[in-house]
Amino acid sequence: MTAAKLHYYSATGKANQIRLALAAANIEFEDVTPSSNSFPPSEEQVLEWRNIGGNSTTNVPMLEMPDGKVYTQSSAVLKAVARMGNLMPSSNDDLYMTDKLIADAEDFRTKSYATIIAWGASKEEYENFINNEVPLHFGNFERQLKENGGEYFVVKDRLTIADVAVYDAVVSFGANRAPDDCLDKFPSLAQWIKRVESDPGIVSYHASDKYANLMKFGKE
Ligand SMILES: N[C@@H](CCC(=O)N[C@@H](CS)C(=O)NCC(=O)O)C(=O)O
Repeated sequence: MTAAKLHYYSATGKANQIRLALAAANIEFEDVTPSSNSFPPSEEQVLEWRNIGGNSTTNVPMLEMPDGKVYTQSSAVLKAVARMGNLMPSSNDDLYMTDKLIADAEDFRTKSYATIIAWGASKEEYENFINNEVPLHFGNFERQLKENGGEYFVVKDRLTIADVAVYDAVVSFGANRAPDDCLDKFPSLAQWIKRVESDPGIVSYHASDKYANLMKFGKE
């Protein structure tokens, strides 16, 4: 079967939670990246994405399925993949918690994006992120994980899309940018990270060249 195409830069960014979801759902995909990979993208590139996605605002990350169906807007793409891959819970309470945790993860991602020194943030903003925002948000995730009382965030014994979204935020946008001891005060979160990383689809994604070759955020 042909693989789905994930259109984005050769970077983790807003696409990585979707890549992780595809991996956990065992949906084969290939990354389609602009040849120059420059940011902001060229006018031609934006037009090419617009022709596929149809949105006149933004289109990538954008998922093009083998049947021709196209999905845009990262949180909507994420949930579409979750529905395809049985990563969505079913009860109304669990669906609410899923939406809420995806929004918590996005709040943290937004804070992290705003403190990237290479993109114009000051050293003070970066340090405030590391010293205050990381513990604040990690503490909020740790609390919710404990309150659920299980191995995962929403469904006690099964990985759902909420875990994927929170994992990408906590690791790609938090722990990878912070000192190595940043999880010491959050033991439940640290154990849960290992649990998510042991999902077979996520294990093979992390071992793949396509993950190795992506630009990732790191310590500044
Ligand atoms: N709300 C959108 C924001 C998408 C967005 O800002 N994409 C950036 C990269 S992170 C971009 O370069 N978009 C150019 C485009 O789609 O034409 C989402 O979450 O998908």
